[in-house]
Amino acid sequence: MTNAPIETGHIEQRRILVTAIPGPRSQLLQERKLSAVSAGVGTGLPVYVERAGGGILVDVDGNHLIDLGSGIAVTTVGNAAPRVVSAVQSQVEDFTHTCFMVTPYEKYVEVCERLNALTPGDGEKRSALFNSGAEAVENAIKVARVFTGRTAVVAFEHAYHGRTNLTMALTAKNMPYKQGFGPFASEIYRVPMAYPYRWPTGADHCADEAFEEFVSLVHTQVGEQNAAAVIIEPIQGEGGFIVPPAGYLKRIADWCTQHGILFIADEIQCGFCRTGDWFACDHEGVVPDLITTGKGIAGGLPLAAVTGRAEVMDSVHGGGLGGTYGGNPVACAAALAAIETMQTEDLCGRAREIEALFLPRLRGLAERFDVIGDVRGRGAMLAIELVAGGGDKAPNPTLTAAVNAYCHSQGVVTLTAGTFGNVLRFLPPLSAGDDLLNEGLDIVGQAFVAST
Ligand code: PLZ
Repeated sequence: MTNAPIETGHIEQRRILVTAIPGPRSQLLQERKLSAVSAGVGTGLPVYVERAGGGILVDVDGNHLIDLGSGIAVTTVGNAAPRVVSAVQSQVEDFTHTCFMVTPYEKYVEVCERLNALTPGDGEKRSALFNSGAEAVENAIKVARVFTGRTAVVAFEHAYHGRTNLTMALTAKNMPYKQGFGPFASEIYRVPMAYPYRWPTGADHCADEAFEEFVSLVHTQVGEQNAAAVIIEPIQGEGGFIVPPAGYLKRIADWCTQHGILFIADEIQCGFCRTGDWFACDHEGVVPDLITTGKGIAGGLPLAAVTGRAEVMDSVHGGGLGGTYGGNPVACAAALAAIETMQTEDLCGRAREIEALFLPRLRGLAERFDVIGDVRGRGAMLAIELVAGGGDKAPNPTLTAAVNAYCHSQGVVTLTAGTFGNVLRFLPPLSAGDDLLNEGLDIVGQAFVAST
């Protein structure tokens, strides 16, 4: 058997293809989708899912697909994870909604207590709950502006923080996130990201030079005294799983502290065991002033949070933060069950095992195929960057799309990422067993044979 740490219900943990992908029923549903759903809402792989668990998605045609995406880093504890299912069922029977701002309930408070304890830093903390990652980011900025009395926010190249107006402004990439949707929120300033693989003078110079450019740009173009916050994904997600050099985040955070600027870590994609620790900041010994979480927090139910130092979070006037659904009781019940699952099943450890399984195999592939320019990531957040090859680092989005499409056709759900669309990323559920993951990687290897 495999190392799958979690019970996977009745779904056979095996890739089974009974039709072409997508199958006929999925194709019919896709036709309905096209005439019912806005064309603005895309679908990466139009296979319609009926059930899911462990590391498998079962589609409406009966195909079992290997899930290497977790619905973009959400089903970290697995899909329909047993503890989450029973917590949700019993909460739904008790009550579904009161609005925490009207008549509160214990589970919201309990989720905040868990977040305050689990996030980096030992000091007194407070949290607030929201529905989506973008909403959490918006609120982190609101808090930072009130606390500092300043307005400017510094964000990085390749950043992704959401699709609402303020978070579109924070997000770096134009297509598809921003094109035509402006004007964007003001007082957002962008600085280069420490991106070792593409640093112009080489990876060895990246940490120092990126830090110097950051300091100089904030000084000359923003003015430290105007900056409320610097927001960064400790490992960038949509931008291409960019891992900054060791020590870089700490330097930025310390510099922010010196200047009274809040350091906001957006851990919506990289948090909650994904990188082999509770939060990506933990690897670097960085304690952010504010941290945004979402995705993996609640086993698939919509929940997100802002957590931070008590004095910062409590600086906001009563009633200044909230929303009808934020911290919905069903989502909170799911979060408590997901967190318990992560702790009991040591899912941080499982993420490290997945890294140990993936990295040697991805590096092996990179040796065979020189179009793989870089292998990077941490825990169960791993990626390969595809380039022209033969020493030419020109991004290769065409090949990336071909490899991705081949994996899909063989029943392996992979995702792409990257500002240049040339990154293939792996975000398996931590409930997927080794056999499945190895099979998924076999298909990725075959995809390179077929596409190059
Ligand atoms: N911050 C770091 O990764 C969401 C977006 C997919 P929401 N990433 C997946 C897409 O194309 O919309 C994300 C993230 C980081 C914020 C967000 C936003 O989270 O829950 O999608 O609002």
